Amino acid sequence: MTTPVTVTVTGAAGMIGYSLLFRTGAGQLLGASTPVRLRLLEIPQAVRVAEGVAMELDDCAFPLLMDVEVTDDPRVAFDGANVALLVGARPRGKGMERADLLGANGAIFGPQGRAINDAAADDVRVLVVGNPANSNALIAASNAPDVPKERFSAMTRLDHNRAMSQLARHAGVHVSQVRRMSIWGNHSATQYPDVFHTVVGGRPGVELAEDTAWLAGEFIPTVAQRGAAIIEARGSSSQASAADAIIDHVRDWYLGTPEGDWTSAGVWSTGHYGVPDGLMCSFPVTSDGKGWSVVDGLEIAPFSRERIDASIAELVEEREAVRALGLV
Ligand code: NAX
Repeated sequence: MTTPVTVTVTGAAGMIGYSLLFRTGAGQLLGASTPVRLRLLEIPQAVRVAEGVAMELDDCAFPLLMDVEVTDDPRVAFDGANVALLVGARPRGKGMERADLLGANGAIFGPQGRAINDAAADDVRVLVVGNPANSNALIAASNAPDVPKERFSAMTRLDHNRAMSQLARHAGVHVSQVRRMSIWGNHSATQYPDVFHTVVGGRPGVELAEDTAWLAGEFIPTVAQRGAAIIEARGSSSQASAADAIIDHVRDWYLGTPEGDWTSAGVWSTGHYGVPDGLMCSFPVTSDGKGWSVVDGLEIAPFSRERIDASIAELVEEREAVRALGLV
């Protein structure tokens, strides 16, 4: 058996945690030959619930799960972490302004970034899921100066998967027949799901993109509003699909994206496609198992450019707001 990988999950007593932790224990995160040690981080008021989840994990008797530890101390939680999944965040409360939300999350992701910097393993990779995911990832990365920025990413994989399913349904093919979807920008209502470079059942997706009424009037809003539609139907936000997207993101990051395809992730911009340096922006990306690379050289149609720019503008505004609060 190979050396166990230490996986730290924050917000472990939350809804996403309840799906994610059992799939991780079952070996779905890093593959069936990689044993894992789980470290669960929660706020003090939710530690008891996380302990209950740890008891259930024990009761599964997973062959690949070596150990589960619950703590409310980020230094303990991230000690030796190889994979850090930052799921716990402060939700927007009633009457909360954006600056309040960014400030409240800065108080979570700043200290967590510092704890990762000081305590995590040298090879740590960090996925930020808790919203606002891109800005929270920016805050965590900025507070971990010794960890290379490319080891941080923000999750847009759920948006990516949603866009794949919507496109497949529209084209009348199975979702396995859709390749090369791209989510650009922020994980927010301004995100841009791009079908121009897709291949759908062997057909270039750009043919479907000619129907701009469908694209602008149906496809893009359906993908961007899917989270709200789930809340309306279930009475609570996406849980299992979010956990599934985390699994997909991490697997592709560690095991590599399939040949001839790519995925989407929020990564630290180094200026690709005119995105300002140092923004945590979603791009089409591939992984060779060692890290993400932005897919280069795509021709961006004016229809896409306008929407990508709008989402980038929102990310720039968020960065200015977190800078003004002294969080980055
Ligand atoms: P829950 O409210 O069920 O759980 C969040 C958990 O985080 C709670 O148990 C809370 O005690 C814990 N927590 C809060 N502050 C913490 C801290 N400082 N350290 C450790 N734990 C802390 O939310 P859930 O449905 O699990 O969603 C978690 C986050 O994912 C939310 O911010 C949500 O908005 C975000 N999402 C992001 C998605 C993405 O695609 N990037 C999609 C799904 C999801 O909406």
